[in-house]
Amino acid sequence: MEGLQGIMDFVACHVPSYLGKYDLLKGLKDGGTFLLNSTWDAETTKGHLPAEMKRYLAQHKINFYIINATKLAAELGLGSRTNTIMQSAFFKVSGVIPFDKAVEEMKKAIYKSYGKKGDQIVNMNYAAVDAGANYVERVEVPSQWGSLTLEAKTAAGDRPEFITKIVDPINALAGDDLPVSAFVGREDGTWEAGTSAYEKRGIAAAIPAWVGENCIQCNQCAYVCPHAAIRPFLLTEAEVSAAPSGTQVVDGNGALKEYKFRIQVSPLDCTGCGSCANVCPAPKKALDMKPLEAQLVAEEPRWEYMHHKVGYKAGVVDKTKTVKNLQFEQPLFEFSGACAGCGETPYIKAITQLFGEDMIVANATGCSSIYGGSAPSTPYCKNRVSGRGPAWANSLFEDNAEFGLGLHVGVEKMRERLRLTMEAALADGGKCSAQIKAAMQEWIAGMNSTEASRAAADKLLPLVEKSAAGCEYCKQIAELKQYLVKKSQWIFGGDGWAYDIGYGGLDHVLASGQDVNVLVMDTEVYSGGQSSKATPVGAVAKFASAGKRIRKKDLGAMAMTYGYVYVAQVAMGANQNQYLQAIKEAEAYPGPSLVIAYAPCINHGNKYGMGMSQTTEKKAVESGYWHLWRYNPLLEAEGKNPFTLDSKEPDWSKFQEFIHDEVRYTSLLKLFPKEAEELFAAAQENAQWRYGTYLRFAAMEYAKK
Ligand SMILES: Cc1ncc(C[n+]2csc(CCOP(=O)(O)OP(=O)(O)O)c2C)c(N)n1
Ligand code: SF4
Ligand code: SF4
Ligand code: SF4
Repeated sequence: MEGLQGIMDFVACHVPSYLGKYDLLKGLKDGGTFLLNSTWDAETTKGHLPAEMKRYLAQHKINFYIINATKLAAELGLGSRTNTIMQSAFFKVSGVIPFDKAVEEMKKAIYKSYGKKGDQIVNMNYAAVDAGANYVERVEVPSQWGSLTLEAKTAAGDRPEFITKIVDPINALAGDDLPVSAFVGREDGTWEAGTSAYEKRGIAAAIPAWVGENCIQCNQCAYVCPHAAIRPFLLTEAEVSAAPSGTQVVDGNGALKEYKFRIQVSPLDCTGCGSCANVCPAPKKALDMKPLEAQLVAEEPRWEYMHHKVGYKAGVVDKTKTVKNLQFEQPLFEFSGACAGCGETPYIKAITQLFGEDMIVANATGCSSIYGGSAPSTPYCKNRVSGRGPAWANSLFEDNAEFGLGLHVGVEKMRERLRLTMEAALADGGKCSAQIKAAMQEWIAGMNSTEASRAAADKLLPLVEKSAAGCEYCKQIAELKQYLVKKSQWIFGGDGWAYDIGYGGLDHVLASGQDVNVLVMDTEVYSGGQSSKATPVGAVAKFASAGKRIRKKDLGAMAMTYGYVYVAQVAMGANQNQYLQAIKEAEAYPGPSLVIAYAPCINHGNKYGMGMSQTTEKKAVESGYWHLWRYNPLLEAEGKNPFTLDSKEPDWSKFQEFIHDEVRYTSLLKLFPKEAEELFAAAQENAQWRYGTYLRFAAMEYAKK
């Protein structure tokens, strides 16, 4: 990119792992300044710089500075928020305006931005300004770096061509250099699955270290990990012997006695959110967050070995039975770019572990479409053994439910064609062999069951492919082979989509009676922080800056009135089994299903941070802020009440404490203290009113007709 040569005076890199990943200094002027957030001291940093960078620094006489903003931010209580420290360091070393003036302006801006969030947050940011100035350090650039020879780029190894030719350049911010011809054969926009696995972002400051002797093998860490970066593995003795040296394993417990057990983290895919370690229920914690650097060298080859060589032994247990069992299945949604600790992604991951191989997803625009597919990265991937995985597409915010219904109806039409073709073949005298006929009959009988249609398809497909040349029926069936196994149609989106903008369509789809499953990840705001009809009374959001005045819409109760829609309201951190139960029932229900999942989000400003998302869900339910229930129309036919209230009587004394943990509520206290008290009381009243409604539903009498 010649055109960029020498246009910038200053470059800063806030994320240490970008070193070596991007051409960071491209365009930096001779005598310019480079500021790096480095977790190492000056000498160690020098050892980690790529040769190209060293050469550039020396040849262009760059002023090079480092600061350990990651460590400082953590010490100041700012978590991973390094921006203020880096900004202050920028003013200190760049000299664009007198530094005293810069400090004054930065502090004014801090008060303006965070004043309403409280003195503690303001003071932390003031301290960050001071730290940025005090700890930034100049690093001497040896002149001999200017004559370093550059090593040839390492070979592609086992990276597929699609990754090396398309994904890698785009990830290195060199996508603009790709010729149009690189995309020949992809004119329809289809993209390879599982590209996120090649990113290896390495963004975690600390990752979990497993302490095998403390582990009770519950697999909860894997269930809750928003990034699928920690997984349980079952190993045979031979697999243990071939593992990288020093790999700790323990004897499998219960039904898994024949195997050795290990929890393995993928160090470069972990975001360091800490959710796994927080959830770990072992009496002595079996996960300990330790610096990435200290663990990377030993754990990376272990991850590669576990994932690629040992693989997933989900068949050893019935994966549908328990949360623990399900985690032995490979997640088909991994390493997404969602925020560390995101409350939405664990819900999706579990669905892919259950149904991913036969799943089609229609995704509404929103966070789930961004982390679901931002070219070149997609976390939806294929099962390593079967090669099958979810088919995924994003549609407009305003029509996604309809899009999902269309996909479903389209697939069903093709399956109907398969049935008609087989029936015609069966009726057409003796043309087909007895073996083919038997397989066709088996398929027709089981076409609406995933397991039965797969078993029949496995028999039928090789036979029809062999006979396709001489038989028109076989040819037609072979051409439609992708429709042989029953599909699990899912429609994903957030509350902004489901409660507001896409609601008309969602209602229409639910009313259609078609066999589709909807997952609403309810963050109670649009991503970007705007108020939606899912935002509760008293919460501050964009377009509700003085606190929302209207109570949260009960989307689930509305859908329930159809009487033929399966509905569940869930929060996996509050009841892990209830969520598993709900998604199994939703998929099994032969009609429309709606699952509404409470999802903590960075927009809530929970004071315990996103690593505590699961605990937040638990507290939401314990305090009566959120309720767990399921409405299964199939129960009515048995003379039972279709409504089950799964959460216990809340402890209402915890309600105010719960909302006071979140900036979306507490910020109102600063701005409008009087109204805040009234609105918070109204929020609790609404929650109690809502719970009362659920109690009445749960008490209803149903008799067999
Ligand atoms: C008709 C329309 N209006 C607005 C937008 C911009 N937009 C895209 S995603 C989004 C917010 C999505 O929020 P939500 O549905 O709650 O999902 P989340 O991102 O919280 O998961 C908005 C406003 C759009 N794409 N289309
Ligand atoms: S720290 Fe977060 S991302 Fe990393 S393994 Fe644990 S839960 Fe997953
Ligand atoms: S959550 Fe803790 S005890 Fe459970 S499997 Fe993970 S490390 Fe072991
Ligand atoms: S903004 Fe919220 S929902 Fe979106 S990825 Fe981040 S935490 Fe998840």
